[in-house]
Amino acid sequence: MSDLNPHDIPRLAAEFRMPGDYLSHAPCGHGHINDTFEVRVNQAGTPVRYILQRINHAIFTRPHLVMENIQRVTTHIADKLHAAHATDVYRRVLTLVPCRDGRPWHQDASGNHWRAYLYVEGAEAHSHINSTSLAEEAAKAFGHFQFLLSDLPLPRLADTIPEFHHTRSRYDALMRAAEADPVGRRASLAAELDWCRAHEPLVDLLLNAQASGLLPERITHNDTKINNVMIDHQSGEGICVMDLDTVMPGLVLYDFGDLVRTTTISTAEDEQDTSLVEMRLPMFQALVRGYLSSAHHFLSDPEINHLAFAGKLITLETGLRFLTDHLNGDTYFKTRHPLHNLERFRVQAKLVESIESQKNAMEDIVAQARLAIP
Ligand code: GN1
Ligand code: MG
Repeated sequence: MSDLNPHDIPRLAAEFRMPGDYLSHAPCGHGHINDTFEVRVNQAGTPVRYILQRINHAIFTRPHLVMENIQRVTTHIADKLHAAHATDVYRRVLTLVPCRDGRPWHQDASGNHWRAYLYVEGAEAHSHINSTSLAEEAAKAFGHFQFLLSDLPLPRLADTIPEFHHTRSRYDALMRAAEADPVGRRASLAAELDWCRAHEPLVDLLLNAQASGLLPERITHNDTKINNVMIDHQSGEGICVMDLDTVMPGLVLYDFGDLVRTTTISTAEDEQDTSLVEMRLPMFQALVRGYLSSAHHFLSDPEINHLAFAGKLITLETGLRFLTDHLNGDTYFKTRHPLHNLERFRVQAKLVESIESQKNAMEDIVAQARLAIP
């Protein structure tokens, strides 16, 4: 964000069809990748908010593919909601605001890609939740999102970040970063790297199950962090799934897994006191209940059988990514201090261990929930 001049925001907002007179803007959200602002305009006497977002093109190196995917996905969902006579369609799916020239995004003089969305009012995203009913609603929303995209017509969506959840590639990237040690951090990370090596056998499990045909590729969200779903203020429903940059073909287990990682955790993702980190079983139970309520009719048995494992895998994978970024000198995730990625890694490692120690109870919850499927 350091290279962004706040004075540019009104000018950038003016590139989009946001009818009204500019009032103000402010940073918005807690994502680790893109830069997000809310822009307020006076629309014929009514203050109206929009989202304005800069796509991180160091990470999304082909932003036009991201935007094509998002256009297809949001249009498909909106069409289905309209056809089903759903209420509040414009709060249930993100709506892109085109540029004045009709293009779906704006490229600025420095080559940055910008896009705008309608602001979903009356709802908010939470970075950390403690309520089982919110967990259930969030999981239900992501299951429903997968369902709505299950009949997206061909062609296949683009891979906006190839091998995004290829856990073996993530592991190999960590080992390469450790080998290259570009900023001289490896010497202090022997214990962390040993921990990762000890967990290497996990990284191929879902990939092998997919390669053998056991787990099908579907259209998935791939970044189902709890703060990527808006919770309706009135109903408590997970009303709108957002952060659609990584919607692409994947395994549903990656989506469920990242919900487990970000929802069952007892602390923030970057808690410094790792003794506080644990997987909260009631939250896991709520996720299983919510997810199966909207997804059970299209999930296969092997997918349901891996639900308890999915959280461990994605937590491990995300930990590998944080440690890799720490070794590389913090070039990927936004950080606020030099040990930030290392602290995030340690939290993920602790959560993996907590999941391991509760494996049987998690398997039991899935088995019970399966029996309850109508
Ligand atoms: C990033 O942008 P945000 O915060 O929603 C990352 C996810 C990670 C997450 C870790 C494109 O998501 O994959 O799980 O940080 N997104 C990308 O908190 O890499
Ligand atoms: Mg996000």
